[in-house]
Amino acid sequence: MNAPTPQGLGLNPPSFVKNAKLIAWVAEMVALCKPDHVVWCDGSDQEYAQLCDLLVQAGTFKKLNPVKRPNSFLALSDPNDVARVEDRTFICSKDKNGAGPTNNWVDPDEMRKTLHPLFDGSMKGRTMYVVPFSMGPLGSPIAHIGVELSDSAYVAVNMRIMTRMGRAVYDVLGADGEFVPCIHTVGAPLQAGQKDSTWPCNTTKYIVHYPETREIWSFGSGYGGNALLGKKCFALRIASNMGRDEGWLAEHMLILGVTSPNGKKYHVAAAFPSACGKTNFAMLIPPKGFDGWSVTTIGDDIAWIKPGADGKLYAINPEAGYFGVAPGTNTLTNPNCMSSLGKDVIFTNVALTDDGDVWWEGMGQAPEHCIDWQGKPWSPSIAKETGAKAAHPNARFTVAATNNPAIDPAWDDPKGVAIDAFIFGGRRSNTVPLVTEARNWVEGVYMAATMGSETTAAATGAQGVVRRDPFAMLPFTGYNMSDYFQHWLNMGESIAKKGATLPKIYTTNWFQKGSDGKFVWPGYGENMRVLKWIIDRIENNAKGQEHAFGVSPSYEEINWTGLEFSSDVFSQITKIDPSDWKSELNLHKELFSQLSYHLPSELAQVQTQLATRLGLV
Ligand code: SAT
Ligand code: MN
Repeated sequence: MNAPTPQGLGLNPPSFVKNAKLIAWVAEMVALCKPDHVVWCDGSDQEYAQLCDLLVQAGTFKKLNPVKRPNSFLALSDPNDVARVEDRTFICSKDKNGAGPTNNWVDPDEMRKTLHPLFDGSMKGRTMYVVPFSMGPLGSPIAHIGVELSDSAYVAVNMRIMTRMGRAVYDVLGADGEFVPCIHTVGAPLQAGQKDSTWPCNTTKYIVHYPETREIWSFGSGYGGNALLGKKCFALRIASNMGRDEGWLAEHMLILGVTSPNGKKYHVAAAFPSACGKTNFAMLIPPKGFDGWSVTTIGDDIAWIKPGADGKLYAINPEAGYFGVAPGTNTLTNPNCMSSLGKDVIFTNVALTDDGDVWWEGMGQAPEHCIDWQGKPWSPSIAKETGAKAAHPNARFTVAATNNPAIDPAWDDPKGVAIDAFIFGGRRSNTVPLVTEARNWVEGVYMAATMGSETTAAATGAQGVVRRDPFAMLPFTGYNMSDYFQHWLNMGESIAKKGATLPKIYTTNWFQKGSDGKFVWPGYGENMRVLKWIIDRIENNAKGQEHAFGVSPSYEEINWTGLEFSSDVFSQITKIDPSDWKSELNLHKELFSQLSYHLPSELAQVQTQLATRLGLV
């Protein structure tokens, strides 16, 4: 496990590394963390294969059946290291108000004093991998570069799928290019002769961001967003700071392309909190009645959006792979996703079947027997008795975006794609209509800012509690949330000043329940019907019906071909119920009082207008 790969040259960088700041920083981190070896990753196929072999030898990876899942692996994590740790995630801005009330804050000097002894010697007995990566197409004006130093080979191979990783990044960096330094350790130094764990980690965890100096320091976890630092840490928390300073947006959004039968193409960026079907929406297959329409994926989780010279907003997917939740994914809910997972996948915390394949809850017929995510025997009868899950509810797949059969031809275009509409969607069993268009940018920002979502059992253990999740960015905005709202308002103003058309803003809710407790809207591919109405609005082909909250479709404006859906039921899920909205508005007010510092006055005005329309003032 600790032997360096052949190109591991130790402290002296290979000749293709020319960036003086990078070389000095690696030397400094080596002196601090004291790894036994240093490997400068080049991102080659050969290196990937070697690292996977190393992980198999170490017992971290199990190679899956090469006939059923070619070139694919399963990793089972420590049961105490299975998800992002929001309570151990810190925004260490100089000023506490810079982080705001929705982030954990510690003074940066204090935090450095805490972290220094933890990192000192943290990589003893291990190899430090130098992982250079580009978030976004190499050399794109919207992309940025990071370098992660990690003592986890699991991190190195995952980063190779999730980002553009390797030698070409050094070329873009050149001698004096800028990069975001990301240091990661599992926090489990090895004494000489000590046997390693298959998933080393530490019970103490720190996921730390210094927004002013744009640094990321992560200690103690090997899982997901805690450890793959290009994702939420860089692409959202640090990048949101960069975006505010430089006039662009880093958002928790999928990006999709939708092409009409006459060949006209639109681009939509959509933000949904976790467990609201984001990957499904990004890979949507149009249902019956939509012949000639197609939906293609640009990104499934994060969007970086910069204004172009023409004033339009251009979006890229900063990532190159999907780190998606496996449970619940199947050939009915998301056929494109399932066919993406046929080969070259790293699975984490799913179950291993007796024939060397994988299984998870919601995939289909359960196997009679398998090994669960904790390495224990599992069967449907054991599950019945003990409630044990075969796969952890946050089990993941890591797969290259290019595996997706619905990948958009422009997904890797350095220019990005021009956004026509933003969608913000929550999970609400009542109150919020199926789809609502904001009458203007400010009202759209209000909708996004006050978005709520019911928690799911997988996330918190408590079900059905409405939690406000502004812009689906609650755990990801790397600065004060009210300043972030202001930044969105400023962006709108500056686009309007340039005379460009602002993208329209929508809020959706696929999750209303009937009195029988069942979902009313069929969701999945049927969401195309809503997407089509959005396009009709963009084209001025649908009048819509105005109500207190915004504009929703009339029954006749939706294409119902191939779906039985009565106008009565439709009005149930598009109505504005005054008493529901009275309580809803109180929750918006509660949020605004929590965020009162720097809260833009325009948003308070929208709230007053909403109250007036509802007849509440
Ligand atoms: O673990 S990740 O941050 O990559 C995914 C998630 O929790 O949203
Ligand atoms: Mn996400």
